Amino acid sequence: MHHPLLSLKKTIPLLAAGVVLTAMAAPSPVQERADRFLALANAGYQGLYRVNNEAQWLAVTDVTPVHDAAAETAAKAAAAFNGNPALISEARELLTHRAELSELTVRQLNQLLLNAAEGPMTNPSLVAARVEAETKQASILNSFEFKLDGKPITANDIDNKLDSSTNLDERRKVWEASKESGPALKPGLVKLRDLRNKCASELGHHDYFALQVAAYGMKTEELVKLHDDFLTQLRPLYLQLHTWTKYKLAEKYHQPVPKRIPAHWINNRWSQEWGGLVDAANIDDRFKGKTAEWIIKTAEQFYTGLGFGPLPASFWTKSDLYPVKPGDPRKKNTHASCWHIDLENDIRSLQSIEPNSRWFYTAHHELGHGYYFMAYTRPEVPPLLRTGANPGYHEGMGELISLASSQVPYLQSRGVLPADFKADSTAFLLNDALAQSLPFMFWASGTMTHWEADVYAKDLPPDQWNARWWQYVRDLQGVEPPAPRSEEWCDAATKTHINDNPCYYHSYAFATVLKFQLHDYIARNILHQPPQTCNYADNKEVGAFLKKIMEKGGTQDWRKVLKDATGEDLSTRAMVEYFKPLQSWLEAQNKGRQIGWD
Ligand code: X8Z
Ligand code: ZN
Repeated sequence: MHHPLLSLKKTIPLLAAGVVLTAMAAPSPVQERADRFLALANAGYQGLYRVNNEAQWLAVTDVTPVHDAAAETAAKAAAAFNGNPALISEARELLTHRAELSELTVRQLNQLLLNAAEGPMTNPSLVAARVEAETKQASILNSFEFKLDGKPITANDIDNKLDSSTNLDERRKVWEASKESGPALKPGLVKLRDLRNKCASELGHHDYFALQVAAYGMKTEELVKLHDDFLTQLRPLYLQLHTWTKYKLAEKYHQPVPKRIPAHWINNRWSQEWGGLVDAANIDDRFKGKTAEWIIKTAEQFYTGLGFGPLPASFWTKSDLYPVKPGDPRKKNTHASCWHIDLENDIRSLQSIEPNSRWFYTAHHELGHGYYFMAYTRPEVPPLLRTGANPGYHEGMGELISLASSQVPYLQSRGVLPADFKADSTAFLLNDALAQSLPFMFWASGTMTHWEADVYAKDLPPDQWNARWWQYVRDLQGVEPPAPRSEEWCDAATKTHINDNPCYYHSYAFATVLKFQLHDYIARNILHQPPQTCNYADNKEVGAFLKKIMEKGGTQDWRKVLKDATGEDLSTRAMVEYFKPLQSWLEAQNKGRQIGWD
């Protein structure tokens, strides 16, 4: 394994001589000590990261007791190193001299301490208990079999039925079937909440939510306020969309107009995206005749067109991209993810791609992670900092490309839409808002963020979990369950991330805000096209712009990365402007209608 020692070289241009000489700056003794320490820390981190990831990959792509046992052992080995008390105390000691250390060094030490808090070996039995509980929870989640009328139904088929069924009784049955995993997952989640909180507090964080928020350099209250502010700024548009949607769906299902939208009327299991509502922008039929292989290859082509290299060859042999074939007893996680197995070139994606628009956008999203991995895998970025500028940046890259891949000119260039397709621009903008942006914010900044903050930071008692969940869905999303949901259910736990990526989901809301800022900059300043109809395809300048952000990894503060790239601070300005043409259109449509649900 090759590890970059920190570069202490400074280049000093000697203009008179017309040459560039390289002089060694004298590093301080404490910097030298940190360099030696971090060489060891990075090596151990990367080595165990790979061993652990290999085992986790096997466990999620083929759930068996043997793979679970191996995953558990590997996770314990990784924690034994990453959470080692000697590492923790040396990192802390070095950070007391932070003024004498380079920024890159300080960032690595901070990251090391965040990693250590995931499995602090100052309390080995706690770490063992957490790893065991995590493994068990993942195993239940990844092998859960949903049933409809007593027959197994895949997650893809649940989603497909919710996309297409116009029968409300059937929709309700499917929706209710999708909630069956909650009770199976609740006991493990109750246990994990406490174990995760104890791990975080072992190293001085208030709770596990606070630990995840520390990756943004923020406190919990600050982060929750940031998300509340997003929602305040977006609420006028959301209320118009919500009103338009409930009238549209009431008409579709021949029902009286409700105050809040019944959850089973919406195509997404959690009402997180409101797709399929705008007929003139529905491109699902256009994927008939395309294959799942075409989807992932086309996604790769998006990136290579921007000037990025092809995915590593091993991506194609080691990834697990397609659904398990009917009759094959293998159980695998059905949610999409992308993995940087060795923090080098072993990049894999887990998906269950079917040829439809959902997987088309998801494939573009996942490769955003893949290309981010590739961009920061370079000697200048030490393994500990092979991360996004913050987790939201990682999600934002994929979301940006999803947005770009939904633009009509791009869809035409890939033969999804015919060359002579006459787009109804309002319909496409409305669909963008509903299916990729606004309801998603009220779910991600709203329900998910608030519920997890309550559960982890405020220790919400488990007998109030479901009531609190639906309180947020009702109040923030304006959605309600088809019938009351008592505490025997744990509807939050039906969402993958609640189990296997806790206190992370706010990153997707961050990503949504970020994607509009980056998109706005690209459309106006690089493409010189309107943000609502522009085409990134094959534009190398766009690629260079994105690469500059991604190749930094976690070496700079995320605020600086954004400011340097766009000249702007984080803001919903770009998102609000993008949808501005919709606001007056919606107001006209909604004239005389009751807006909102209170
Ligand atoms: O989980 C994902 C990705 C994997 S990182 C498919 N997303 C969120 C979700 O599905 O809930 C993408 C956007 C929202
Ligand atoms: Zn993602």
